Amino acid sequence: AAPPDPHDFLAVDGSLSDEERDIRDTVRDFAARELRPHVADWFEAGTIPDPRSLAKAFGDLGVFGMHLEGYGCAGASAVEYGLACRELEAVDSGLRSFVSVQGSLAMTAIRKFGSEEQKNHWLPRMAAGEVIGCFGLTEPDSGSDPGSMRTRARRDGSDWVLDGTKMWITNGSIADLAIVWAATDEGIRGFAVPTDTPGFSANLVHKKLSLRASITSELVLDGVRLPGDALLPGSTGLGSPLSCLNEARYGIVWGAAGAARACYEAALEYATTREQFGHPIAGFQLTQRKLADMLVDVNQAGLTAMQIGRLKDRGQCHRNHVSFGKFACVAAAQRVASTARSIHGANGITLEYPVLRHMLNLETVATYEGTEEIHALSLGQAVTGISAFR
Ligand code: TGC
Ligand code: FAD
Repeated sequence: AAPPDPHDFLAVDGSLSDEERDIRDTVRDFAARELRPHVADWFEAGTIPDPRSLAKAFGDLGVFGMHLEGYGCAGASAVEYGLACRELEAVDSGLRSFVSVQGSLAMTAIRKFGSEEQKNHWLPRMAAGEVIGCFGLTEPDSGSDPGSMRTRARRDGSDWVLDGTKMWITNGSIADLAIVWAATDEGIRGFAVPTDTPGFSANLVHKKLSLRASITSELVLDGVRLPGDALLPGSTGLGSPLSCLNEARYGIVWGAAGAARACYEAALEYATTREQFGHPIAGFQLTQRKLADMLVDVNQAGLTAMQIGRLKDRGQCHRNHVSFGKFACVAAAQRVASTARSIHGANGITLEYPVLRHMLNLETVATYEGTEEIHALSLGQAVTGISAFR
C-alpha cells in the first residue's frame, strides 16, 4: 500500500463519489478565491462589510438550502452539504454560520413548517441569496433552556401581535426575514416576520472577541402586528425549532472538522519551515507529538462527520448522532486550534495566520447550537435513559 497522505491520512476523501468531489472542489475554489483573501480583514473589522454581495455570491454558488428539495433548492445529499460546510469553516466559522443560519435554520423552518404560499414566496429568493433570513430562538434570559422563552404571540382578531426580545441572532440586523419563535396559548410556534414590519428593530452586538466575521444582533419585537398567515402553520411546540437545530448542528459537525483541518495544515506548514536551534521545529520530538495528536483529532473528526453524513443520507441519523458529532468534533477542533497556535509561537497570535482566529471562533461554536454541556447531557441521557437537564 502507498504511504498515507498527510492531508488525508485515512483516505476518507478517497471514498467520495465524483459528484461529491466536484462539490467539495467547487466550494473549496470559491472559498480560496472569494473568502480566504478577505477573512482576516473582516475578522479584524468585526463585521462582513458587504453582506448582500456575499449572500448573492453564496446564492450563485448554490449553498443556501442546498440539501433541501424543491423551491429553487439544489436537493443535494447530506454528505454534499457537509462537504460544503467543511470547506467554508476551514476558512472561518462565521462564514459557515452565514450559510447554516440561512439554509439550515431559516429556510429549513419554512420548508418543514411553512404553508405552500410561504414556501413559494420565500424559499426561491432565499436560495438565490436575494432575501437574507435569520432565526430567533435565544433570548437574554433563555439560552440552553429555550422552553422558558418570554417572547409572546397573541391573537388579535385574525392578526398576531408579537412582543419580546431575541438575543445573539446571527444576521439579525441585515435580515429581510426573521423566523421568530414565540409562546402562544397553543405552545411555542414559529412566525415569518418581515423585518420592515413596524415594531421590529435590530441592534448590533458589539465588542465580540469571537465569530467577528459574522453579524450578531438583538431583535426587539414591540407590538409587531402580523397577518394570520405569518404563522408557520406546521410548527407545534418546542420540538419544531429543535428539529431545525438538528440540521444546523449537522453542518457544524462537518464545519468543525474543517476548522480543525485548516489549523493542522497551517501548523504542519509552519513547523516544517520555521527553524530554531538550527533545525526546523518539526524535527523536535515535542512538536512531532503535537502533530500526531492533531493528526488523530483531524482524522477522527473527519471520519465522524462522514459516518454521520452517510447515516443521514440513509435516513438513519438520529438527533443523538448529531449531538455526538457536535460534541466530539467541536472539542477536537478546539484542541487542534490551541495546539496549532502554540506551534506558531508569537506569530500564532496575529491575524497573519489563521490559528488564533479559529481558536477564538470555536469558543462560539462550542456555545451555540447547544453548548458542550447540553450535548454531553444529551449523550448521557441517550446511553442511560436518565435526563439530567433539570
Ligand atoms: P424536551 O422536553 O427534551 O423536548 C421538548 C420537545 O422537543 C423534542 N426534542 C427534539 N426534537 C427534535 N430535535 C431535537 N434535537 C430535540 N430535542 C428535543 C422532544 O422530543 C420534545 O417533544 P414532545 O413532542 O415530547 O414535546 O425539552 P427541554 O426543555 O428539556 O430541552 C431539551 C434541550 C436542553 C436538549 C433543548 O432545549 C436544547 O437543545 N437546548 C439548547 C438550545 C440551543 O441549541 N439553542 C440554539 C439556538 S440557535 C443557534 O444557536 C444558531 S447559531 C448560528 C449557527 O448555527 O451558525
Ligand atoms: P446559558 O444557557 O445561560 O448557559 C451558560 C452555561 O451554563 C453554559 O456553560 C451551559 O452549558 C451551562 N448550562 C446551562 N444549562 C445547564 C444544565 N442543565 N446543566 C449543565 N450546565 C448547564 N441563537 C439563536 O437563536 N439564533 C442565532 O442565530 C444565534 N447565533 C449566535 C451567534 C453567536 C456568535 C453566539 C455566541 C450565540 C448565538 N446564538 C443564537 C445563541 C446560542 O444558541 C446560545 O448562546 C446558546 O444556546 C447558549 O445559551 P446562553 O448563552 O444563554 O448560555
